[in-house]
Amino acid sequence: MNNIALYAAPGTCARVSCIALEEIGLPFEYRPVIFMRGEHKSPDYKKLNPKGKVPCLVIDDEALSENVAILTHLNQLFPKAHLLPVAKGSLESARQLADLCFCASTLHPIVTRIRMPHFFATPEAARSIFNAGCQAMREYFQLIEERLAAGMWWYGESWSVLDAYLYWIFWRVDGAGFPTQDYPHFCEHAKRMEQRPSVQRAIAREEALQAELEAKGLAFKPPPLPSD
Ligand SMILES: N[C@@H](CCC(=O)N[C@@H](CS)C(=O)NCC(=O)O)C(=O)O
Repeated sequence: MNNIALYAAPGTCARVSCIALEEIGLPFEYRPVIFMRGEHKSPDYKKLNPKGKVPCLVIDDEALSENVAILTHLNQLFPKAHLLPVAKGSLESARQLADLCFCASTLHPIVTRIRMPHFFATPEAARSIFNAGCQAMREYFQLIEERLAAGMWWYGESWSVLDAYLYWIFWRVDGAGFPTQDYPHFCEHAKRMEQRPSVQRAIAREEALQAELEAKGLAFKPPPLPSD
């Protein structure tokens, strides 16, 4: 294996795959995709990921999209990094996949409604989408809170990329006004995550890129929500 590259943008769910790569510890190229220039929808990028989204992982010219696929592939390629606990059989492995899918297909769409309600509604209606997103998210934050009350990480004593996914979800809605303070174990989990060197390195990459984009007037900022 020669070249590893991750296509990413600051603040996005590409952080989850970036943390996984940082945990593996091999050098990789962090390739920015500039949303404000529409690069994610450009013909060149769509050759890699026809869905026009980040993240996209490229290893030796082979592209792979979707966090769940990237994380499970990396786990198989680099078992020593323990991105997921070693599964004892097919059912356990399927349950891990179910947990990753819960993040990608249940939680992430709600994150988008909380963070980017204007994607789904007129500016005047954006607040009601935000409120509905927060209400839906509360049920799942409660579930995660109970799990994290019972153990340090999603899988108890073993850190895994599930924790990276949950951390990104927490951080994203925390910054958008969801009341994360009502979930103290999840808050502590986020603090533990921010102490991990892999997470610090992933965030440093994003911050450096964000500063560059801001300097060029190319940083994406969602419009403010109208008040209730
Ligand atoms: N199911 C995809 C979701 C990817 C996704 O929604 N990425 C967002 C950033 S968090 C994106 O690229 N948005 C740009 C757009 O939709 O225009 C995954 O889990 O990788």
